[in-house]
Amino acid sequence: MEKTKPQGRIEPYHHPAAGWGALKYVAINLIKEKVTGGNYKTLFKQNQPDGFDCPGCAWPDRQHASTFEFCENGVKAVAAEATSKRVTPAFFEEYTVETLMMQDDYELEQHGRLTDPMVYDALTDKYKPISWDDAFRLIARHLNALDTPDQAAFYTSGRTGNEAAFLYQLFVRMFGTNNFPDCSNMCHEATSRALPGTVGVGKGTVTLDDFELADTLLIFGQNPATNHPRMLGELRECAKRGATIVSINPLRERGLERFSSPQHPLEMLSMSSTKIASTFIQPKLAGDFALLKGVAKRVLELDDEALAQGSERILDTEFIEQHTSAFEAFAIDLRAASWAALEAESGVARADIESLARIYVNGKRVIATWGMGLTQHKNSVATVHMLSNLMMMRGNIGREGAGLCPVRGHSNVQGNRTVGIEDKPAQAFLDRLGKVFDFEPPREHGFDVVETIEAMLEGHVKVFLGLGGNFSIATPDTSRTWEALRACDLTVHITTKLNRSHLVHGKDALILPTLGRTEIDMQDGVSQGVTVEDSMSMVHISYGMNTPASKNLMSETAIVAHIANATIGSAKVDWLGYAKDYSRVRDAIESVLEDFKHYNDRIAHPGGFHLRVASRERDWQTPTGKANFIVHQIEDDTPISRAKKQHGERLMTLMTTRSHDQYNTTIYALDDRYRGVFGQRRVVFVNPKDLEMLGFSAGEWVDMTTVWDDGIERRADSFLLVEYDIPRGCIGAYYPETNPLVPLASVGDVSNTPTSKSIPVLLHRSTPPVVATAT
Ligand SMILES: Nc1nc2c(c(=O)[nH]1)N[C@H]1C(S)=C(S)[C@@H](COP(=O)(O)OP(=O)(O)OC[C@H]3O[C@@H](n4cnc5c(=O)[nH]c(N)nc54)[C@H](O)[C@@H]3O)O[C@H]1N2
Ligand SMILES: Nc1nc2c(c(=O)[nH]1)N[C@H]1C(S)=C(S)[C@@H](COP(=O)(O)OP(=O)(O)OC[C@H]3O[C@@H](n4cnc5c(=O)[nH]c(N)nc54)[C@H](O)[C@@H]3O)O[C@H]1N2
Ligand SMILES: [Mo]
Repeated sequence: MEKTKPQGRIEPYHHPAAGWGALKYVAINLIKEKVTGGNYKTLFKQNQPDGFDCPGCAWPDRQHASTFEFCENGVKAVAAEATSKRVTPAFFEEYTVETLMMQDDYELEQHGRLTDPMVYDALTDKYKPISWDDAFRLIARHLNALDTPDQAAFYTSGRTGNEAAFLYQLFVRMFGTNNFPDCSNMCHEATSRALPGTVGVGKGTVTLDDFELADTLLIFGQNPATNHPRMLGELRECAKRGATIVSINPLRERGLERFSSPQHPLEMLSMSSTKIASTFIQPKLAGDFALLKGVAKRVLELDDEALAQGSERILDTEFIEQHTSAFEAFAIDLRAASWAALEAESGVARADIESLARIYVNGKRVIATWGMGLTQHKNSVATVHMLSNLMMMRGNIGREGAGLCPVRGHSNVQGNRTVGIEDKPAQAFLDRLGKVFDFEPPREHGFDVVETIEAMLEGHVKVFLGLGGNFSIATPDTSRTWEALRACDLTVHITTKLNRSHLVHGKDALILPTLGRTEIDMQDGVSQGVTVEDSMSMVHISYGMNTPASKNLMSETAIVAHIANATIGSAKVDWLGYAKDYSRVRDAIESVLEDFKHYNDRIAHPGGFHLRVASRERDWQTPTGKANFIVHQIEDDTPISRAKKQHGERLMTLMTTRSHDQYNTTIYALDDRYRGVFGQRRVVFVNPKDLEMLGFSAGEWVDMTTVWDDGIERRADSFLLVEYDIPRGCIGAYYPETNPLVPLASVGDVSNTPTSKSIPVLLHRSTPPVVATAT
């Protein structure tokens, strides 16, 4: 082993997004993962009527289209699952947990698929094989030994199909708790909490058909070229039709500038591309709230002008009168808002706010989409309210070609919520569930992600079970989270691949390997499909095509059923019967959730079916029976503003984001090519003027520390400074390397989501990291 500096380069990328660059990287990935011949074919079954739902992201497919929709990052997700590399009992025999901890997340991912259930052995500090039955018994023993069911927490990451998720929540509620931390708590929670207040339902109101009719698209805080590549195909069609597309993002993301569509051979062969966004607005981090309020204020002013001139109204007065409440209070507040404050807080000049308002009012059919750039801040719920307010001003909700479009992350995160993965369940849902299954569900709210970690630290939660995901590093405040997990009596992970959470474990620990969505799931000799709901509420069935990575894998549905059977028995629910025939689970879902009527019949239809979203039909399921305008003020006392007072302009606000070559905590490779980063991940993007002000130069190295008032030191060391077009005072780096910087207490108002995109930090001069290389 020799110690060297990391090898990487920074080189701006001048090509359009996707295009030949993407094809090249797909080939590299297939070779790297050693995907064998038979499994190549599955790539072409992705998002086909008889194929599997892409485990990549929650963007919907055109009718589960007949044409193969090529997506570089979808291919990576499938290749990562179809890899021929294996993590076997022999692998675990070779390494202690301590030695595995020295590998980074990229190395852990490279070992491949888990093959057998494993249990931690403290004597040797190694995982050793365990039979499935013994594993289920161990879980049952721990759960049944707790003083109260609330001492256990049951995490879900959003890849799980509806069937496993439904049985899971049923089992956990029968066991007696609503402790359902889930990835959504860290993701679109602000959306799910905000939208019920304004429009009644915490889901988007558009379908793909609306994209064909929209004339204006506002894309807030999203990087679709990396995270939802198939969305770019849709935006390309919109741009070709002449629709106006605006990106609102502190960064000018490459994929929103130019896109070369692999679906269109001519574009590829002629090396041409399509211009996507015509306007880029670059607010400060978390500045969207003030920006949206400014746009709304301007819309009101334009309406005043129209009234004065006797020209056509700008506001949709009919919609406002018939369908909404509290508009007057909203208008009064907008008139009182100060332009100076809105400009300062958004970081956008008044002239640009006004031009965005002009674009908005020129649109007859406007769709607003948003991602993590809006949801991972302290003011995220207020921001999503303000976005709905703005859309309601011109009746852009519940109308063809217009509406709200939160773009979800995990491929079935929305479905998981629909079927009951929810730490704050609706009473009506619990009533129905209890009635159908003849039990009294727990009524108190359970723990979300942040509350679960806090409860573990307090010694209250002692058993952690994760259905998918990588809880130990997807979560904030890494060192405290690790302390929390290590204090547990039992940690269990139902997963496909080795990850950090297996290594940061409780006193007892289990790794339960499961089938991925691309794999054939045979139960009782019949191949089973699982259903998923995409970001636009389309529900469809997904059948795996690949041979399972190992003979000793169980499906998620079967694992959940066996845990339930071992823990609470099968007197009331025939768990193992459900696991043999997933259509029976769907019947059970239908008996609890009205919207799933004729579930099994409707998924037989190619493309599945659309789950009713009341707000899409202008049926407002709010206490007022109307869509509500909600007033919020700019907050002037926040952790960031307090830290700024203390440290002046040296205080930077950090956003943590995804590179092109990762899937959340899964690191596929070390490039972020659209942002010009190659062979490395420890980089931090800084505005050149800030570099100068701080006395640094691009190419130097810094450490980062968080400014927080609890006396705990939070740091992340050795990041390469990269000059970048990012607003002053704002910096960007990758997740999960920067999660140690996010204080557990730094959460969104109402959503309790870690503020992964606004962390107050300081930069300190440092030296390059020393990495070990084999010689
Ligand atoms: N290949 C791939 N696909 C994925 C994922 C993946 O990791 N890899 N993850 C999946 C998951 S779970 C999710 S949630 C989605 C995430 O997809 P995105 O929502 O695109 O998530 P991020 O990469 O975190 O980037 C958010 C974008 O928000 C911008 N941004 C940051 N702060 C602000 C702000 O204050 N205001 C505005 N307007 N913009 C801001 C950033 O510059 C960045 O462009 O993707 C899903 N799909
Ligand atoms: N700082 C910072 N932190 C963040 C974010 C951020 O932007 N910044 N984003 C947040 C967001 S949006 C999200 S959604 C979370 C993601 O948090 P998680 O969902 O917990 O994390 P993932 O990295 O998606 O989980 C990857 C693991 O899931 C397992 N897995 C993969 N496929 C399957 C499957 O089909 N079944 C099962 N059972 N297991 C499977 C694999 O073992 C893999 O290692 O992270 C959040 N954390
Ligand atoms: Mo997410």
